[in-house]
Amino acid sequence: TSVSSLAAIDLGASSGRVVLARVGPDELDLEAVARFPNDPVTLPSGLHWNPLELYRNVLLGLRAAAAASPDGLHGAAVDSWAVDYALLRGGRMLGVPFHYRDARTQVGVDRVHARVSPEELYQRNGLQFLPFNTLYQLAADPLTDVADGLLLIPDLITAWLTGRSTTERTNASTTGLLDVATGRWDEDLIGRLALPRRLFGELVDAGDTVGPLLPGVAAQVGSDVPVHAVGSHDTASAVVGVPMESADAAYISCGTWGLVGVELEHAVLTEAGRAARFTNERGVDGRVRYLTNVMGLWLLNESVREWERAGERVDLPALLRQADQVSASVVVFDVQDERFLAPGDVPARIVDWYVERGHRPPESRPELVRCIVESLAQAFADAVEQAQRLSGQQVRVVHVVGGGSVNRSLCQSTADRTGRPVLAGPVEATAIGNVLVQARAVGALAGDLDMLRALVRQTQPTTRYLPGKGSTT
Ligand code: LFR
Repeated sequence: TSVSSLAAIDLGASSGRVVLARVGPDELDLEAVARFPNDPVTLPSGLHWNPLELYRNVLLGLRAAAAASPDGLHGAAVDSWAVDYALLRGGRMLGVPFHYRDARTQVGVDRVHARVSPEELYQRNGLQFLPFNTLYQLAADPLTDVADGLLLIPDLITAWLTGRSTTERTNASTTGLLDVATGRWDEDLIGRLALPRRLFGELVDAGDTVGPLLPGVAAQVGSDVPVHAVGSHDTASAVVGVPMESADAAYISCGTWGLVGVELEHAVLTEAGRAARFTNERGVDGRVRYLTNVMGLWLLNESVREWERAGERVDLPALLRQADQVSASVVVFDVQDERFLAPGDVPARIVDWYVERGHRPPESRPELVRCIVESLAQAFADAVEQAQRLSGQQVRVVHVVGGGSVNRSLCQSTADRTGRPVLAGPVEATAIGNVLVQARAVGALAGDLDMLRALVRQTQPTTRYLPGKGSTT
């Protein structure tokens, strides 16, 4: 084993980055060599992603990564948000991929549930109900009739880079069409939903090598780079990067979403878990991510976007500091209310929530931000409690990774409301999980997830928040 240079291409719902890492048995150094926005586009057909723009930025990022590693890149791998897909025919993309926040999925939900009950679906795929799970989107997509292939977003970028079409299994588990017991496509379910079997292709696992860059791509990047499969669902990679020391820990992967749960060896398919919307997503090395989706920083960021749409400039760090000073007592609102899912005027919807219940609504921006932070922390605490109760896994410490881990008030309030210590960091857990799995694939690291996490603990700083107290780094 020796030190490797690896690129993580990490595409989030509001921005993407290419992170260059140097990874070896005692080393884990990261540097973001490219950051770019990921702005959805509204067309008459609905809310869409812009995958061409993402791909263009991925190439520029890879070029920057190659330029910054004179001894060559030992690998690159893509991860992104889950569930969304492109349909293809003859290798060409058909239409523009939809954003999971597009409102078109309700008819798909009705169509799917008319054929297979939610209870049966849960036994088969283990997934929490989210109206945008791929199977509901597909049931509402007329292009499935003419398509001969489907690629999830990270697999689409990987296919453009390498010319190889594959479906990485952690992300495939978010389609709702993977058998939770076997990790294979559920042929029977696909048939009963009248979806064409030809759409669902070869499954690969995190750690597999997909292939070299296409010659034309290598020319644009300025270097040849082997492309790997990693936990291509960003949350799967993020959980690899959580520095958990033992099983008695919960994690909160907090970016656009707050994914709150525990890691398990086996799926839990109880009716209580289904009712509480706990999911069994497939993790790296066959582990199970038993978690629930909490609304996340979306509430804050979409509020800021709404103010900016009105032509203002918003200084979020200053606003967060003012929010900390708010002395009025805070009534928490239900961040899980479905009205917050769609893009738009989130602040007005929050005010409505309070008014409808006869509570005094937040009257200033700092007050609104304070309500968001406290309400998120309360939802995190409730989800941690549920994860423990539903899985039987004792939780003694709560890890927060991702963008939310640098939000001090959110971390402190989460410690207070869970009554447990919060260990915050690393902020780039997703990119870390991506490169750790690549490092193992190329032989720069060896061992199971516990050993990979030990390297994260050894090299990445964390901040500890104690309930009712303060923080230490
Ligand atoms: C987080 C995430 C969640 C998934 C949501 C939609 O970025 O991947 O895990 O539920 O986005 O894809």
